[in-house]
Amino acid sequence: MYFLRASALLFLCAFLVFGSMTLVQANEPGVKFDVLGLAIDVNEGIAAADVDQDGKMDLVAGRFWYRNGDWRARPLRQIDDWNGYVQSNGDYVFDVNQDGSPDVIAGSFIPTEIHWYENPGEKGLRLGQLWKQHLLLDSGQAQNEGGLLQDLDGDNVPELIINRWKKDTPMLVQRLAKKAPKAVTKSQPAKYELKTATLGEKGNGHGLAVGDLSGDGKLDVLVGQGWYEQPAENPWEQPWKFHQAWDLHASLPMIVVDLDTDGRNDLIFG
Ligand SMILES: [Ca+2]
Ligand SMILES: [Ca+2]
Ligand SMILES: [Ca+2]
Ligand SMILES: [Ca+2]
Repeated sequence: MYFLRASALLFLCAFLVFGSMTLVQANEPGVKFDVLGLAIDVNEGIAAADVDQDGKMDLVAGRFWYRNGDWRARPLRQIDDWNGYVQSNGDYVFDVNQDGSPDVIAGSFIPTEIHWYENPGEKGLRLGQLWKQHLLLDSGQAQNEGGLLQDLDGDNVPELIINRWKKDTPMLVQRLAKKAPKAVTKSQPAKYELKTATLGEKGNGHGLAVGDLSGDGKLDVLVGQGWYEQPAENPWEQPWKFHQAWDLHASLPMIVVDLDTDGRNDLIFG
């Protein structure tokens, strides 16, 4: 919610470069970037995925998806404006019903529900139909910032890691877990559900990153007030040790990288 408002358009432009799949080093001689504005709105989330399964990466961003090629905005979901933004805390791509087409998971800043939006497939995409909304979880949490969808425990299934701008709120991770086959029905086609794990009861704040700070090869979670250290085992059955190491109102994402190559990871934030 505290992102720069101009960021939506800038991110759209930036991701278009990656979406075109000409991933190059910025300092490569002769490289030139063309910038194409796709939309003007106050949406803040964006993700890349091959929405229509034609082998080329497309973009999803709030109300629309953008097909690699003409990049024209195509309907995805309806989102109300709210407080100068749109009421969505991001776009997180995962094939929730396992039909081969990427779906979108999204929550809101204040409403506590996390929904998934079902990719309608070839015909629905071609006709510009809205993606069907399904409730995935009522997290009970308001004050939601954006997040990351990233695999923390190395089981190749990503976790939804939502940041909260209030500093003394719990830090939760929503894990995508396979549903029992009996619970999958035509009207409830999700093959995954979200299960909540609590990293800590207190310690949050604007800013989010994932990276190994302790040097044990396991990914830790960084927030505005410090970082949560992933335990050596059973990460979802116990609290993570919180290191109150800084007090930032930082970007989302922050980036963890060993900038000076001394073997210890460093933190870049905006
Ligand atoms: Ca595509
Ligand atoms: Ca799907
Ligand atoms: Ca995982
Ligand atoms: Ca370093």
